[in-house]
Formats: sequence, C-alpha cells, structure tokens
Amino acid sequence: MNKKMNIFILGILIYLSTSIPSMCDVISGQVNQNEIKNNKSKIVDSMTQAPISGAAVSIPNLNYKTKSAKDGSFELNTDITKKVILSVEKEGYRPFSLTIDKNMASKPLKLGIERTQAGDITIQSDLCHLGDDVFSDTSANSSEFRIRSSGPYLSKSFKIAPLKNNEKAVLIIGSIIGLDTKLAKEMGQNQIAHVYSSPAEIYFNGERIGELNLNGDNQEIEIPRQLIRTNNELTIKTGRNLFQHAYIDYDDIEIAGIRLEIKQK
Ligand SMILES: [Ca+2]
Repeated sequence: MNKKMNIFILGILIYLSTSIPSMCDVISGQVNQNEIKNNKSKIVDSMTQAPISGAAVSIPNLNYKTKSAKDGSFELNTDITKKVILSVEKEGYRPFSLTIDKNMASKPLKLGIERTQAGDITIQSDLCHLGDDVFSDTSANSSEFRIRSSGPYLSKSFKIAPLKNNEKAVLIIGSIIGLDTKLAKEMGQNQIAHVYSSPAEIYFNGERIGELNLNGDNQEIEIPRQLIRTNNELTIKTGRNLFQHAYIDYDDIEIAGIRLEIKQK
C-alpha cells in the first residue's frame, strides 16, 4: 500500500475509534460510583493509575484553565457546547490532548497521562490556529475558535539524536479540529453542504511526508529515516477551500500537542 492509502486508513481507524460510544471507556477506564456522584474528573499516571496532582488542565478556546488537586481530580466548570481541545500538561509527562464535546464533558473523565520517554521531543504543546480567521458557521467546530490565526502554516525547528537500527521516529498530532476536507465532510465531521478544502500537508525538512484529512486525536505519521538530520524542520500547512477561486480561503484549523516519539520497529 502506498503512504497516502496508509494515512487514509489510519484516518478512518482514528475516526472510528473516536466516534464509537465506548471511547469514554477507553480513555476513562473504570470510574467508581463516588466519582460519578461528584462528577469529578481525574488525571492518573497511565501505567500505575496513581493520581497526578498539579497537572495543568486547559481548554484554550474557552480560556479555561485549572489544576488537578492532590487526589488528581479536576472540574470542568465551563460551558462546552461544541467540540474543543482539552490539554493536560505536567512536568515529566508527555503533553496530552483530547477532543471533547458536550456529551463527553457531561460525564467524569479519567485521563491517563504517560511519562516522558527517552527521545521524546515536544514540538508544539500549545494550541495553535492555522488559517485566515475567515470561516463559515457550519465548518467543523468553527464557532469555538477563539485563538487568532497565526497564518496558514506552522514551522518548528528541533534536533533529533541519531536513530538506532531498530528505532523509528513517529510524528504525533495530539489533536486537530476544524479540518473541512472532503473526507471530513463524508465522515460527517462538518455540516458544509457543497464545498471542501484540500487536506493539511506535513513537510519534514522540505519533503512532503503526509497529510491530515480527518479531525481527531493522536494521528501518527512515521518520519522517513533518510530525511532525518541533526537539525530538523517540521512544517504543517493548512489546506485551502477548493471551491473558492476569487481569493485564497485557507481552511481554519486548530492543532495541539505536536510531538515526536522514538519507537521500536
Ligand atoms: Ca478560512
């Protein structure tokens, strides 16, 4: 299979895994009755299940920030009407992000965060808006955009230590919302009737290594080994409305938690 097909299938898998109702179980594990009564969400270590205190929980688009308490609990005292990206940051842990909606936010969430591993690189943990701040009300999640666009692309430089033979570098896009591609439309991720945008494109050291067609969490793209140097540059370009020819209308998207993991082959 070619790379495009792989990414397409990955996209579908991610879409399916984020759209089935049992997703809450996947991320929340077992929530005891007491927690449900208090409607308190919790941050735990994904390995040990131990509560994590002092983790910064934020929903940048709602300007909402809080911290987890001693027992790892936190509350989302904010009105969530549409899909937004929730981020968790804690020193010694990988940046965590999750796309949540009204339904998910109405129940306690149990979020397992992972300890940082050797070779992890955080490329961009903060939420970033790409586009031109011009979008229709029916675009995927557009009404929740509060962060101003930083333009149609994001470029970041970072170092990578030489890979061992049995290792591979994988780019992880923590969360992405707002993509109005043909596939996103077909998957019901937006309500736009007729038009769509080209996918967001990912360039690594000047080479196009993949594209993002679907909104969701934890999309992975393997970085071709031969492209990796000591100093590297990642660029993510948002797509453009393919039906607007009078001017360039960039697809307005939001991305959080862009990072790199070194994995065993
Ligand atoms: Ca736009």
